[in-house]
Amino acid sequence: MIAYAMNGQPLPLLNGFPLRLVVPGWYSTYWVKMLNDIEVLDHPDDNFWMSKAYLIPDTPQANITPGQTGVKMVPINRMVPRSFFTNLTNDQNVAAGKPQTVRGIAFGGDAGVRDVSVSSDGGATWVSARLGHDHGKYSFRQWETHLIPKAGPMVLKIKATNTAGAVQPDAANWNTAGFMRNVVESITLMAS
Ligand SMILES: Nc1nc2c(c(=O)[nH]1)N[C@H]1C(S)=C(S)[C@@H](COP(=O)(O)O)O[C@H]1N2
Ligand SMILES: [Mo]
Repeated sequence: MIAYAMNGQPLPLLNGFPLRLVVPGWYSTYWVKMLNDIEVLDHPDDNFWMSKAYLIPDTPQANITPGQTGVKMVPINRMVPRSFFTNLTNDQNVAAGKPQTVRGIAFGGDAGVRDVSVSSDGGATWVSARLGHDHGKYSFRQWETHLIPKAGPMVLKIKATNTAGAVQPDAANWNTAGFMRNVVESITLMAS
């Protein structure tokens, strides 16, 4: 898609005025700002950005071990799912024994959000959060859950699964540029 406005206003200069490509589900490298012309190629683009800059290992979750060689590299492409806390931050104090709202946002990457699960015991057990309105498969989706903290530290984790079955990894994937990192986010709360 070609975008010429955002929230009813012309695109801000920093976001690509006057025209910007929107490539839903794919990484921002493809969302060309200040779009001037479109050229159709009969071969893969060999410019710097496509052939050198934004390459990922052609492995599951673009994951390799540090120092691994002989890996086939391909241009970065589809986005992977991620989820975030929005009302709580790491090391925050909360009230013990009282209902605590936990909420945030998630996206599925190149597919919709099927599930957002929350763990309040460091990842041992998970419960599905209540999902907010579905604005379409490329949109953020709000999620919310409630828990009653016991006195002491509590490790909260959040994990999204998309409708294609892709799920955030419990351990971070690794590649030289840090591309596609979507490890489960974790925060520690202190309840007293
Ligand atoms: N014309 C132009 N468009 C571009 C880029 C660029 O260097 N030039 N960078 C891309 C990359 S890598 C990113 S992350 C996004 C950043 O978009 P934003 O400024 O709206 O956050 O723009 C994309 N579009
Ligand atoms: Mo970028």
